[in-house]
Amino acid sequence: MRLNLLFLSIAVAVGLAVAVFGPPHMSNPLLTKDDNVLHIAGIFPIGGKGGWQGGQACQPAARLALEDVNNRTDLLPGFILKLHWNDSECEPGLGASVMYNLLYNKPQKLMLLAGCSTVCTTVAEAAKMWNLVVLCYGASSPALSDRNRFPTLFRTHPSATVHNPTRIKLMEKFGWSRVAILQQAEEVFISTVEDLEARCKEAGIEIVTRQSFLSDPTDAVRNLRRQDARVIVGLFYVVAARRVLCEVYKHKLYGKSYVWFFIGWYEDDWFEQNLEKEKINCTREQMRIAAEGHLTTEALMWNQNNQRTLSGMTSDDFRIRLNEALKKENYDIDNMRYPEGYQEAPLAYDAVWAVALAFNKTMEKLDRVGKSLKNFTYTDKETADDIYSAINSTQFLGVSGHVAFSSQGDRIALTQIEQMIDGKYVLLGYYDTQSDNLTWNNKEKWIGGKVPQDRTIVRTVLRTVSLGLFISMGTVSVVGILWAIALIVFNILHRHRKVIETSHPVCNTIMLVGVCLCLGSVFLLGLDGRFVESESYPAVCQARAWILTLGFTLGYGAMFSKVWRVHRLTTKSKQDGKVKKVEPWKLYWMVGGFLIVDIILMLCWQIIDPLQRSIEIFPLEDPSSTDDDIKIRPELEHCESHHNNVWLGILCGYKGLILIFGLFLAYETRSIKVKQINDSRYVGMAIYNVVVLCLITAPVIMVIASQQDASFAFEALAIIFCCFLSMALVFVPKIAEIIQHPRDKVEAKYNTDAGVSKEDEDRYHSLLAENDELQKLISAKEEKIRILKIKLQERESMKSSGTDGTAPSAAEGMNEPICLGAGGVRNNLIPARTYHGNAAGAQPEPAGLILPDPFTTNSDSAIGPISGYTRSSQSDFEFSESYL
Ligand code: ABU
Repeated sequence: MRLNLLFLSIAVAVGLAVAVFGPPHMSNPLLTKDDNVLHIAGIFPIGGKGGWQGGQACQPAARLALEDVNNRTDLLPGFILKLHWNDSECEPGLGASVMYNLLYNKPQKLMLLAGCSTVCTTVAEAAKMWNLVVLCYGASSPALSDRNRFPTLFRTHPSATVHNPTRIKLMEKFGWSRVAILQQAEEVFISTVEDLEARCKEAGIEIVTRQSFLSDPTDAVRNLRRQDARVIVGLFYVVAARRVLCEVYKHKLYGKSYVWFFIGWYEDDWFEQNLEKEKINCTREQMRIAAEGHLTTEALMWNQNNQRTLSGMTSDDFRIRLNEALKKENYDIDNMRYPEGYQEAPLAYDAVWAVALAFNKTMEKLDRVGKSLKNFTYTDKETADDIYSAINSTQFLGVSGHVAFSSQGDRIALTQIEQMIDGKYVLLGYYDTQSDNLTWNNKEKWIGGKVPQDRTIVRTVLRTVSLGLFISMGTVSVVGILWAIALIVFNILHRHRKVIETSHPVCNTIMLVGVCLCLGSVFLLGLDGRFVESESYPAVCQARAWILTLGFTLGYGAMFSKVWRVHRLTTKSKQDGKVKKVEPWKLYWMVGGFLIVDIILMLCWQIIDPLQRSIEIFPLEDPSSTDDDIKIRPELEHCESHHNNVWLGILCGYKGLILIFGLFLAYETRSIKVKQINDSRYVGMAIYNVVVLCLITAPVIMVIASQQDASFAFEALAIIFCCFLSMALVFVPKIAEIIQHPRDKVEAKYNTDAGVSKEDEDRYHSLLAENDELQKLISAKEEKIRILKIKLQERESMKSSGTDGTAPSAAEGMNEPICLGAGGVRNNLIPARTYHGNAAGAQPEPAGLILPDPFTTNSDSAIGPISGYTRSSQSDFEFSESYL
């Protein structure tokens, strides 16, 4: 059934082929007597547009062989060999058509010669039906080594798999362990690649990609580039090879970074031929550039030793004869323009000799049983088996080397390695697969002067904080820490001075310890892979988190507790109407409370989900200072835990609340000066500063986290700025006060926080003088009033004495309450004049003026003594210029 279908499908092709090519050519038209002629069929690929058109040289070579065989009297005595052939164009359909034409047309053929893998595959698969032995002179497909599928096939052409051990050997020699494959979608190449893959796997060579194409290699070549393929094994026929090479040029897959392995049986100038005819879109020069440096592997097809062969010729003799024959067919051999198949011509020549020898042997055997080869028919399995056995055992020294067939019908051969150097193939060496012997001439030449790499070398570069930045920030931090330590000493030494004592020196010391820790954390923030091993990095992460958190809590917490107490004092006093005393332990408790919360949170974080070293990988970059094929992969270390956002959210949320609340308290108490905490206004300013910087820095750092220098600089500067400003705001006035007023008495007269100046002092004295004047005036007025009252009483008593004649005593009048309204004052209880802070030149308010309650009124609008407090210099709260 299968055979019938095959016949049917090919019958059309047969007719077509005959119509196109006419009857099969006769190799020797002089031979007319048919009785002593042994006919063989030949299929030669010659005029096709793709594939291997090796018949161009192989057919003349076979013709030479026929001449030589037929001239030998000791071979096929009494018989001559006659070849009937036609062109298959390396097309399997046409090849089958040619085969049927040859087989079904008289005379009876005894054997079939064929070339080109695709055609051989077709004819060898069908030939067994006619009990015909097929001898392929030009078929490299490894698939043909399948004895079940091709039971009657022999070939003088080595299998393409002989290249693979050679390729592997070269890859190992040059240290390439990552290769790519580009193949034409033909069985010959598919089966070669399968064999290559298996061998690569065995040798530990990675096949990074395998691209195939039917006729247009554009996409496949582009994919090779995408995959960063550097060592590429290309398997395709020569027409496709030209297209590939043009794409290689266009996609810049040539030069010092790339190595191509091509098949070695293309002609020497294959990349320059037929460019216009095949519409190749590259110039000769471009093709030459792209082809430079490629390697080829090929089985040896010419006898290397130049020994005299069975035919009596050396391979050089054969070359001369073949060249002559080709010249007669108008090939420009003198200018080294060889036809396709020139390399394989010895194989075709030796194939004919192998046939002759096999027939000779078979004839001898048949003679012994009274049979003749002449009587062979397609159903004569017995004779076919004899022919098979004869060719299977045939061995001789041919022009292609030692001809022998393996059990799979394969030719055993050496391989040669060549490289295109300056547009010419240079022989690099030979490889004998059997003995694993590589003979190397050391003639290889690489474009970049060194062996290309099989991949882009990716160098991992850890991005670290620049040393200059780290040192400068570290230096400033050290200065800050020293300054903080000096302030601690100053604070302790002067703890009994009023200015320090009323600012709660222990709180100040706590704040300064916090400052030291925060400044110390600047060093830890800059400690990265430059200084620390990756194994130690998690410890640095933990230390950063702990030190910054505790430092912040101590520094900010101490300041927060002060404004908190001021706020409590003012609100409580207002409610109670009593002066409250500040108890220091309450301040310490607040800081301690914050610390406890911090420690609990940090412990939970560290125990449940500790901070680890994580790596952020950046896109590959080109190195700036090397010609090597290197890419840089920048990496950046981060401290992260699995649920980093959750932990940061909790910690930042808690700290954020304290910050915002501190901001609120600082705002609320901005105009209040409390004797018990004399520096609360400056502390409030420091809190403003810390809050603003924290609120800006935290989100910015998250955004620029991938820029190590920027984020370190931003973070370090924020810490440094907060610490320095806080220290300056809290301590500079104290230092100035102690320097200006070395004695406690003078100093006690002024609140350091008020920042009393000479002008203020003068104004104070003038106000005191004015107050005295007014007191005198009031005394005079009161005296006048008293007299008037006495007079009034006298007048009233006179009026009443008009009735009883008695007058009330002055003492009686004196016992009456003196009522001058709400603004009334006693002459010895004059309120100190206050003035509006924003308008230093504003007129003093008259004494006795009713003033609004300062706790509920903005300091800008309400300034004055508080009911229950006598002189400003003795009051517990003062309201002065707002620092907002
Ligand atoms: N050396 C030519 C091989 C041709 C082919 O296998 O088709």
